[in-house]
Amino acid sequence: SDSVPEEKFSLKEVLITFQSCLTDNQEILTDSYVNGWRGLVRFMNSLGSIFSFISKDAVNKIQIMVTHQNGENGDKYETLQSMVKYELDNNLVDLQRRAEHPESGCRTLLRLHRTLRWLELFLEKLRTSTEDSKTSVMCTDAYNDSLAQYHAWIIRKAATMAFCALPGRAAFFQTMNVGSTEQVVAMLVEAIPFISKVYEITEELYKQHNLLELP
Ligand code: 1Q0
Repeated sequence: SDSVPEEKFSLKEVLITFQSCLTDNQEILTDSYVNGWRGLVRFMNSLGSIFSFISKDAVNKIQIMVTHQNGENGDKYETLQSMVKYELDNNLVDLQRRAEHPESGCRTLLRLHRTLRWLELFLEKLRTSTEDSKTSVMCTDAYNDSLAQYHAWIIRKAATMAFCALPGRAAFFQTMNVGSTEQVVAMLVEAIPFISKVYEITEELYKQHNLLELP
């Protein structure tokens, strides 16, 4: 480990990124979406190395999206809507099993989308939590109600064990670097609706095109 001090950052900026995903005509900007995840990963890394197996997968998926965005057809990846249209129109998505296109934007983003549901649930629990609420329990409950169903037993086990290492509520709120508990709650009240909106629009888009079960 090196001794370069991590620049202090506020989770508020990260969560606000999801607000800037939405265009006026309800499309989702890929760049802001991916940036939001970059910030979340940064925050998770500050919680300790026990989360690095999660962070590795997240970084890998972010990198896949960036490669699409910087590729020859990068302009087609400007919004999630244009990405879905482009990849489907050009047969760039494996629909039944992973084959020629194991790293399509559609399947990669679906993994982040499912994780966004976990985040929405977790943030909602944090918002309504009380002093004696346990972050590890809130995090595990949110996980079991969302992402867990898509994960193999071994990953569920590892994830649940990692959640137990989360700092308690007070320390966790401090790490967020938003201010007092009241300020944290106010920030969550402000941010959650945008995260829900982004989740809903993506869910609807994927449902319309039958992409919710992509391998
Ligand atoms: C703070 C605790 C962070 C908890 C993050 C929850 C996600 C748990 C996921 C654990 C599984 C990771 C191992 C890899 C799984 C992959 O198999 C799976 C499927 O992909 P594939 O290619 O095999 O089909 N991948 C995923 O499901 C995507 C997982 C992405 C994880 C992204 C996590 C990003 C960081 C989130 C930290 C947010 C902390 C925010 C707390 C906010 C509090 C106000």
